[in-house]
Amino acid sequence: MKRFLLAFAFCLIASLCLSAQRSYDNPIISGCYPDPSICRSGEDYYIVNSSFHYFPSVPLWHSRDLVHWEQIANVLDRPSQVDLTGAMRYSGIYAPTIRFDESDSTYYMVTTNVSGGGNFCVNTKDPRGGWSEPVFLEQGGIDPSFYFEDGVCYMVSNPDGCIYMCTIDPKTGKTLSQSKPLWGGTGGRYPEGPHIYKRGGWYYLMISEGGTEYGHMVTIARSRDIYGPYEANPANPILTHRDQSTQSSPIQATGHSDLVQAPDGSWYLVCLGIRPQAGQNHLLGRETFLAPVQWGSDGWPIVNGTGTIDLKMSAHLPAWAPLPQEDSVERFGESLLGAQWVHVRNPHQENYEHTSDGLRLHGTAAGLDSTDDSPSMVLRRQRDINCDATVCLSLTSAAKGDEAGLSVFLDAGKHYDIFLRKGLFSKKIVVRYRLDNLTHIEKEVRVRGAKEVLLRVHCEAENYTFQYSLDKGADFVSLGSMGTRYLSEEVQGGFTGCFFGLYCFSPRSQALATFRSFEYNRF
Ligand code: 6LW
Repeated sequence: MKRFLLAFAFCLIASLCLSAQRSYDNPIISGCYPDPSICRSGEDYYIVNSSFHYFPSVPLWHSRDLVHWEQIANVLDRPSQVDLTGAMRYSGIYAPTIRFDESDSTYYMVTTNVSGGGNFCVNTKDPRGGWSEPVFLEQGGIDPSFYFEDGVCYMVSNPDGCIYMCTIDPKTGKTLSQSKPLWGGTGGRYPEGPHIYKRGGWYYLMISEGGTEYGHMVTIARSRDIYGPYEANPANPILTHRDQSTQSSPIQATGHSDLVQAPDGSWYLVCLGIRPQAGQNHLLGRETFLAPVQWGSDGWPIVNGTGTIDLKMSAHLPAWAPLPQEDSVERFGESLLGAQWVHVRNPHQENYEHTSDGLRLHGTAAGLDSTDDSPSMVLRRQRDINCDATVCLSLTSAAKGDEAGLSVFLDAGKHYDIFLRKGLFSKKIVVRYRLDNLTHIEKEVRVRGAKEVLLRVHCEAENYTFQYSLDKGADFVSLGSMGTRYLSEEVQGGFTGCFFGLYCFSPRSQALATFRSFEYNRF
């Protein structure tokens, strides 16, 4: 009896520890990880995000508690799955949806390649084990999503500014029924990001409206029949920061959401939002946030009690599973790059060598300003407003004019760079700002002797400051600062935030840049 009571007490305490009211920080995934979609299988949760002109595409995250997320892969990691020719920061891969079809234990990711091919899906039995070749879908519009019931796959997307639905075979892409209009939203611009859920005998159609900027909002409608008619929630929008009550919130533009239910029946919402800095400007892109959802007695969902979210949150979470702290220094070696590293468009793999000295980039004539080719460059997202990014590199076999360095990269023609440039007899460290037709060389300093240099971008809300060290980081010298806001999406448009790019440019394709390490510290 005593043993039984002890075991009972242990189980009770364990379940309380697993599932309890917790404080957590938003965003749950910081940096340019917009348009989150979430699904659950057992105790495992997965999130996917848009990736635009970056390859590999569609970051895939895993969590056990909805708060701590590890990027385990990119869904589209082979050129045969995604062609990003000509893609820019406002095209390429848009809002993906991830779903788990319990009836045949298969995961699906469905998305749009706006730069060619339109809507398509891939599938897998094991999200960590690679995904299928793409299957293209006929219903147009963007932001496709699947809903599975009784072996039927319903597909929604938004051709013609309205949410349409048809049934499909997701393994072949074949359309099985005519596309029918379901709902056009409440009158906000760009009805998009549709998802269907079922609860208590109702089909719920949740969408975003108002555009992905400061007027963004999430609205919802429901019907007893999946084909409608859908009646709008009288309390719409269920999530927005467009109103007076949130005009001073550090989070803006909340929208593009997806819902997930935990095994204990509780519901959560993931959405995108931005964190403006330096006035009304955001540099990190649209990030992923989490909020608890309750259901009112009238059967409509209420997001976080108020229809708004905060940086500091409190919620009853399904578990608590923190991840080990990431090393701040990444030393490049012979192993392949982690999933956080991407390229602009489909890369030329032969230009990337993983050596015991570090990551070696073979410079090519495709530079940072290339709008069609893929420069020799690997990039990671800037994930914090206040942070330092530092690379250690050497440049060899270079001819006059060849360069290699570290770029704060928004897109071709919109980047700030600190780099080593080969002159006739020596090398220089150069700081350059490039904004469309304007190219400004802020400073150039001649460097003699040093085989390796450290280049750093010091990031703060208002300014990027560019620094270098010739003595292995004992001292850093600042070469100049430039306002962050000119690289913000408010100024430049587009859908991505800033990335740190490690690149090599060599018009005669002979220079080699060896990056020994990348260090990232938030402060
Ligand atoms: C995406 C659309 C949106 O397809 O922005 O915020 C578009 N919402 O749903 C690109 O991310």
